[in-house]
Amino acid sequence: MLDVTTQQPYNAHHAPHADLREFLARIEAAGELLRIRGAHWDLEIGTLAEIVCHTRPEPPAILFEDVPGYPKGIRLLSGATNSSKRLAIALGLPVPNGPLDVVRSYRDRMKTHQPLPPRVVAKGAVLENIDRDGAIDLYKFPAPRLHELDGGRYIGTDDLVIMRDPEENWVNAATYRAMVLGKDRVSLWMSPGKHGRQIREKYFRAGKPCPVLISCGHDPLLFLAGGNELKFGLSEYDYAGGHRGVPYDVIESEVHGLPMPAHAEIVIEGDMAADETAWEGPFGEFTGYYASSPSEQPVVRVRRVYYRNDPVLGIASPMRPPSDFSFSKCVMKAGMIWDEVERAGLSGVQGVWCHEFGGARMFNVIAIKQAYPGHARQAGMLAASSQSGSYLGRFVVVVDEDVDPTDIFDVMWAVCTRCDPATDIEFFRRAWSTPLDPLLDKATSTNSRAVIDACRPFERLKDFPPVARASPELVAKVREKFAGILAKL
Ligand SMILES: Cc1cc2nc3c(=O)[nH]c(=O)nc-3n(C[C@H](O)[C@H](O)[C@H](O)COP(=O)(O)O)c2cc1C
Ligand SMILES: [Mn+2]
Repeated sequence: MLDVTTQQPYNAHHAPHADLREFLARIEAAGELLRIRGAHWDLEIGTLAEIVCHTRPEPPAILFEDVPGYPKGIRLLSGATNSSKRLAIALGLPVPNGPLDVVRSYRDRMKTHQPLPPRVVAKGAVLENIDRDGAIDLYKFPAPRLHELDGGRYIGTDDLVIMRDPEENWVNAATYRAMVLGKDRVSLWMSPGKHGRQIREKYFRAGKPCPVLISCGHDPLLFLAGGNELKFGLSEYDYAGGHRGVPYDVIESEVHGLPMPAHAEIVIEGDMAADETAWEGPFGEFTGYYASSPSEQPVVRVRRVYYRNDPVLGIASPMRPPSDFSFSKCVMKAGMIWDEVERAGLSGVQGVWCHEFGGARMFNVIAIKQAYPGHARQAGMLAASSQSGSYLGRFVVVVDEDVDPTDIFDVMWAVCTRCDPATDIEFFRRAWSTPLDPLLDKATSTNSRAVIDACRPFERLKDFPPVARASPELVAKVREKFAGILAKL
């Protein structure tokens, strides 16, 4: 993999990309970018993203150019981080051979990771254009209608919704969908429990409008931070800065003084009041359904739009998996859960994988080397209840170290042969879910979980029947002897 800046082999230790555009150049040099011209914002972009993502695993990113009806320079980018290589480039990790390499290096990185706060600057490319109050027109950007039953055009899917906690004074920056309601109106859909939702409620309880920035195109590392659950109180800016190794430059917004990435492509500034709501949705979501019915959500009254010349609008289109971000979610979640259960004291973790068919949430697997009775249940319960593994969880499977957690065939073989249904499946109820859950219990707004212990029973480890599989030495010997015929397989 060549690095576009140095023309040398890609090296995780060189300077981080300055912005989305430098990232784009790097992934294109690595052969990971598909350019498509002439796709319409109304359903064509969304459908092309679906076709590409359903065609092969680890699909390329797509740069949509020459959108009909829009100035030539405006582009949209789908799937920025959705492969092992692009994730490694975004995070500044070594070139991987596969997804578990990224998971392992993420977990190693986290052993020394320190949050690094952004630094405030006065100037940046995002200030190249500023539209104020009466002059605002969000339709100048080609926000796509992604799926046929969507209730509108979504300008924010790969976005960062930036808000300040009014009581604790820290800045949250998270990914919540943003639908265009009009020239200077958007809505945000924030599921109960999300930090942005908790922060918004603090403003409303105090009888104040809630200031907000929505960045719609930025360093994809910020999207990785914004779209995955970090702990309450840790700013996604600081977490991403810690991965980057260099603080982000941020500019204080004109109206509310909220920090926006200085390199951002498009940033919307406004505020929400409790008494102005509008219908939001439906929207095709990551579970594969249009599950949350349209609901009334507070309206963001837009006061400023800051944007670069020829902006690149980031998109992340949820759909029946796989989507243009679901693979990156599997890797991030696996690394985060691994890191989190170890921080909680768990030993013996050999690997974690969050399967893509479950949206990296509903079917997660943790592999351990059992060291004591009860170890497997502890691993399963921790993985199911960690901050990064809790929201819309459903199944967690615990396997022994001889099972590859990324290989669903291997995992289900372990379930079939090491999990006694009556004793090895634990349920717990009233867990954190969301209206996006097609099985949400409407009365309690929660769901239930199963931890499936597919490890050999600890007390039987010594005399559990041996696995009927040729030893690695025997396989190597036979492979060598019959190399000619086996090469034809
Ligand atoms: C592409 C994408 C879109 C998302 N859209 C939403 C959304 O519309 N509403 C929501 O509550 N969470 C959404 N999420 C999940 C949140 O981004 C995620 O839970 C994140 O941790 C929220 O940040 P917070 O922990 O600061 O609340 C989305 C995630 C991704 C990757
Ligand atoms: Mn947060």
